[in-house]
Amino acid sequence: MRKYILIISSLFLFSCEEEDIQQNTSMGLLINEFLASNDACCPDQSNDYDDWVELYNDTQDPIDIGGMYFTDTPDDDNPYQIPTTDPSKTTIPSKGYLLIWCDDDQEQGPLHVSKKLSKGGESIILLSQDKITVIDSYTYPEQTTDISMGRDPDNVTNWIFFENPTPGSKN
Ligand SMILES: [Ca+2]
Ligand SMILES: [Ca+2]
Repeated sequence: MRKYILIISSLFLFSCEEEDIQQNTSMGLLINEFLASNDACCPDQSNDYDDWVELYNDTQDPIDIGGMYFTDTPDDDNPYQIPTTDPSKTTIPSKGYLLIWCDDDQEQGPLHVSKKLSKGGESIILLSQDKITVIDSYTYPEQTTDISMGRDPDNVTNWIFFENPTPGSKN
């Protein structure tokens, strides 16, 4: 109830700002594919069969995701900040792909986040360095082990299942 009142008052007082915050800016950096239940699909560099999210940089310039935030929960008070310590690993080249491992194995590198993906359905949310602006997000339904879900290459606004996941490359 308190939150509801807060939102109402925010709408009256800060209508412009509120719109800006809630707008999905996309910015050409997309969540492109994910696997929420990995049994035999594809291991990370530590040979773990972990959940992953594939990002795609649909811009003309490289994008460093270091400092951006990742979460599986809308309105998360504690999203995971991707480290800024190694831009060589967190930078996506123009028209390139990058995998985020959702394994809670942060010691395995800057692309291993503390949030795991639920097979039963959840959200995937990438936030800007300001911790507020949604760069891209997707809320997915129940998943099947080793079958990924991603953007249809023929219509990128449409999400479909892939029996043959393509982590790190075109869907
Ligand atoms: Ca791992
Ligand atoms: Ca892919």
